[in-house]
Amino acid sequence: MILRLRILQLRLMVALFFIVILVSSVNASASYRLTGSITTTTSSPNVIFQSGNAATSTIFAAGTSARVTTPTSPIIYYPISYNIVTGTYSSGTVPGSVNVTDSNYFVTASSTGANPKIAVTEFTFSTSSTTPHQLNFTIVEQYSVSAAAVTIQVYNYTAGAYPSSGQGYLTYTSSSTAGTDETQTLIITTNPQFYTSAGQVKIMITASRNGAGFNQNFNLVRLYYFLETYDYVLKIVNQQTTSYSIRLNSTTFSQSNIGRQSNFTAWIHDPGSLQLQIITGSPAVRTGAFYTLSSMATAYLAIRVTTSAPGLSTIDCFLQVYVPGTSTHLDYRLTFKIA
Ligand SMILES: [Ca+2]
Repeated sequence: MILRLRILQLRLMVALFFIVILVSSVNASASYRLTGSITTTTSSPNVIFQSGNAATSTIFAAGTSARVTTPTSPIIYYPISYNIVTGTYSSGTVPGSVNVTDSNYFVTASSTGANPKIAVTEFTFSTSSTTPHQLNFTIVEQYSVSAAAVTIQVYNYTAGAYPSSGQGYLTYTSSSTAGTDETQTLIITTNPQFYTSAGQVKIMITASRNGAGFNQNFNLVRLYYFLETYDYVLKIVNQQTTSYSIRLNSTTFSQSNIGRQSNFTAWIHDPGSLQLQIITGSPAVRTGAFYTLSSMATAYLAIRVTTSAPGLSTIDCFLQVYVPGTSTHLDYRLTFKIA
């Protein structure tokens, strides 16, 4: 009986050894061809990848390799609708008149009658409903008179009002030369999620001046919507009643075009466990801390991405699944493609 158990144990060890060799020596695309080899030595992997709910995940080879692709960040938006709060619509369309700096303007005529004359135009963007990391607005506009007092405000949905201070608020006096395009920028990095609601962002531009009526002429109204943190890009699921120690390990790979990565961080949630990090284009953490994946548990992998230039970066690593108390491990190939 003991001898039979030992033979069985030996067979299992040999099988595990071959799985390590097979899985660790192939890339994601080649894994397809080797699926048959893996499934002949074990009925199903003990630990598998599953798609998360952020970014785009592709799972290969019975859950033993995966690719995570993030969309380009920032996403660029232009207004899809307008509302003339004070004044009169004169000409132009959205987004057609305000999606490029050219000779095409969206024009609001100010109020008439008593001073001050006022023009107030509100633009609405339809955006991603994923929590932003930063909102960055650019407005290029001009006035048909000199020195209008201008206020730009981004609607705060949490406060239920347009702000009168903070990052969503900007005032300036337009050029002393009428008809001069001027560029204004608002960058919201503090609680940018307060300024979005169900995929909607609103901005309001108020101009005021005593004297003759005037035109408020918008040339460009643009929103950069930064989605830099991707929660739960992948699930790592333990299908067995045994716990395992897992980590990411990138030490055997050369990465592609990571010079543009201001900050790439991969971690496992709850408790937070740092796994990989690239800071200002250089690998800072190449092997993650061991994380205990309990019996039948699911771990969630998140990434944060900040880039300094456009392009495509590829970051390769293994998910290493260790049998507790041993050096036996399965290596699953994982690739991050950062647009
Ligand atoms: Ca334009």
